[in-house]
Amino acid sequence: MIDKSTITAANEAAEAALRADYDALGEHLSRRGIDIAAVKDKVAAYGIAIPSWGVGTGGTRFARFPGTGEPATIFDKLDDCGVIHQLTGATPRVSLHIPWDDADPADLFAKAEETGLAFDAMNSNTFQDQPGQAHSYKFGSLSHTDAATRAQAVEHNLYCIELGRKIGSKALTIWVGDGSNFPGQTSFTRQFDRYLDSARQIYAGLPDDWRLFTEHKMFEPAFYSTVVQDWGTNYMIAQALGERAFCLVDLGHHAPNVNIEMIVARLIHAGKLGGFHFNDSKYGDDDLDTGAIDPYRLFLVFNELVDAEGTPGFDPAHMLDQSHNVTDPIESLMNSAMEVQRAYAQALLVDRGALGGYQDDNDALMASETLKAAFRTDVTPILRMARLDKGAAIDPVPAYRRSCYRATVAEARPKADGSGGGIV
Ligand code: LRH
Ligand code: MN
Ligand code: MN
Repeated sequence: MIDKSTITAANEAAEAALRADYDALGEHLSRRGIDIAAVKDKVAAYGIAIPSWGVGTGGTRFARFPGTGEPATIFDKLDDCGVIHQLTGATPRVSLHIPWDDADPADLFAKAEETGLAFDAMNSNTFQDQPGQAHSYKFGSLSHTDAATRAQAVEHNLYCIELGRKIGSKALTIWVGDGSNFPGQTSFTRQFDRYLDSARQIYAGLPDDWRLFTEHKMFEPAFYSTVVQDWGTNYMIAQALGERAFCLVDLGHHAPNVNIEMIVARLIHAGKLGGFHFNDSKYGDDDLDTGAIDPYRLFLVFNELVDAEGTPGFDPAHMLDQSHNVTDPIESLMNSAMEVQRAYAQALLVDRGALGGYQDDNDALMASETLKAAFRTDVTPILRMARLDKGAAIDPVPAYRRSCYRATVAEARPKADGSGGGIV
């Protein structure tokens, strides 16, 4: 963890300016009928999960350029996640990916306690083979043509649930790369039937207080067809499995320009929105930093979420899911968590009464301007004050740089090998 005095010293230097900015924004918002403290409290209560794999430098299939002090084990990763939460106060949970993060549950639990974290959804990675595995996932996992391969993938998911139970997780996220690369390679129908059959077996093993999230993705690694390719198929799965099955929306898993906020609204309407993987993209599943390319889209997603707040049973899970190739992953993840908070705060500023009126009057221009008025408001002082209140850093990235955390851990951690591509 970072020495508390580093954070305190940085905060002391920035506090007076922050209070002036916060008061000025508070006055401005009160003229719009908004209580800044109420917005700040909601932002302060908001938390987003970090994917364990995100704290390692990512890569493409061409290359990986590891930084110094890369986490080598899940325990190193939890240390890094602890620092992110210490500085931002916004990332209280970590989402494990198994088998990447497989370890003794008692050790995982102890490390989480030490770093002030809890565990979010478990992710069952059946998109790659592991050493010693009996059956290969080259041609699929849950939807494989071979029953023994499917059984192995089901078994792995049940193992993830078992491990998750021991460390306090309450959800399983399934994403499979199953699909095909050539027209005719697979029967769309029979492949989907096999997927459903396997998913039902996993659902049958789900504890009563758990939720099952299935994640759709248009393409990659299968480039012609993917078995759970879009929210339509995902919704069919959630319907087929039962009331504890929900759809997970990864922002990057759609074609460019798809109206994701509308998909979110539809899933909310159906009571099947399970959660999010936040990231940003220009072309495909780019896994760029959340809010880096299209912050307005992120805001529009949060606009739907705020609109649905208070709906009984509405409790989507929030996780970042992005890959860092040219930045320090800790800095990117801190920034992204803050971008998500920003979108949430902006969405809280939407004048919903006025918006509804403009919608009823078919006043398209003013309806759009109502959203823009919220989006254009610089809510930075709200986010900063929420952090100051909880003892996190007013400005996390400079505080992190000043702490020299990366250089310190680099002395203890083995130097990472950059050979080969891959996402982790
Ligand atoms: C697939 C995905 C999925 C995996 C993660 C590593 O593209 O978004 O969520 O678990 O990437
Ligand atoms: Mn994802
Ligand atoms: Mn993805």
